[in-house]
Amino acid sequence: MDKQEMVEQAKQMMGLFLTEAKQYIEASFEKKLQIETKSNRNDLVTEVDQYIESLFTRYVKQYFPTHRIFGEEKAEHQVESLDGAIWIIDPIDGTLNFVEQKRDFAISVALYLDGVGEYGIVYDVAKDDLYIGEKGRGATLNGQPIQKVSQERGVANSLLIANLSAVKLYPKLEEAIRVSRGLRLYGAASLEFMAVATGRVGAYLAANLAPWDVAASKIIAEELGCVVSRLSGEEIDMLHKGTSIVALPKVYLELRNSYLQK
Ligand code: 2AM
Ligand code: CA
Repeated sequence: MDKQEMVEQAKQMMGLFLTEAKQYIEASFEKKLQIETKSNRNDLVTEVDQYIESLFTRYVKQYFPTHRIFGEEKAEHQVESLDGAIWIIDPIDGTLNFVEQKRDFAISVALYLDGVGEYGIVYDVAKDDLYIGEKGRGATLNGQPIQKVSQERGVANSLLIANLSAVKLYPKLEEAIRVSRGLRLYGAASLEFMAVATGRVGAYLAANLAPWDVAASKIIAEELGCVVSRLSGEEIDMLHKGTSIVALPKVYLELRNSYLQK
């Protein structure tokens, strides 16, 4: 199967998966959720996160039996290299929002081939907004092409999103926030990436994100002309947790040159 055929099949599979996932999530709003904590009291997982990942795993096994799956919950495979075809999934990004507010959470899924992000979706379930990026072919929101981001807009004309841990790591960010148009924080990394990718916000800076938090969003954001890296400027690899920034090109340069120095 060539790459384009694979992506076309992936789209077909994704349509069926997302329809089923949305129905399950909406039905779960009517029930009392079983909530467990993971690394700390605010790191949550529900049976919904686990169900959505296992549902996705079933789809991949049917459509692409040789592909590996790297996910946040009950990961099917221990991934130590990015060779071959790998699906990276966060079944619910923004679990705390899901539990507390029933909004501002997303399903995030990406297909990487030999380490290159080829196809990524971020689905804002409550808003029914589906963002899709395909390497070299741009990105869409609900089927409509998304415009590339501004080359001219800088920090002074932008809203910023930054978590407190990022500001602690790079204290000069406080000054960047002061000179910007203001600070926003939504609590779901993929939706924060989409706020930058669609040009609503100038940059999102975070201290500790996992590969599944950024895998799909990075493909979409880069297709729209955003710059994505670690806060240090290094490339993000999809095997390890770490810091991350996504920004409009000029905002990225200003932040890197003036505010992301220790
Ligand atoms: P999650 O909801 O899938 O855990 C805001 O808290 C963002 O950071 C969310 O996208 C959340 O993803 C992610 N996040 C929270 N705790 C994390 C952790 N310990 N490691 C990686 N990402 C985390
Ligand atoms: Ca998650």
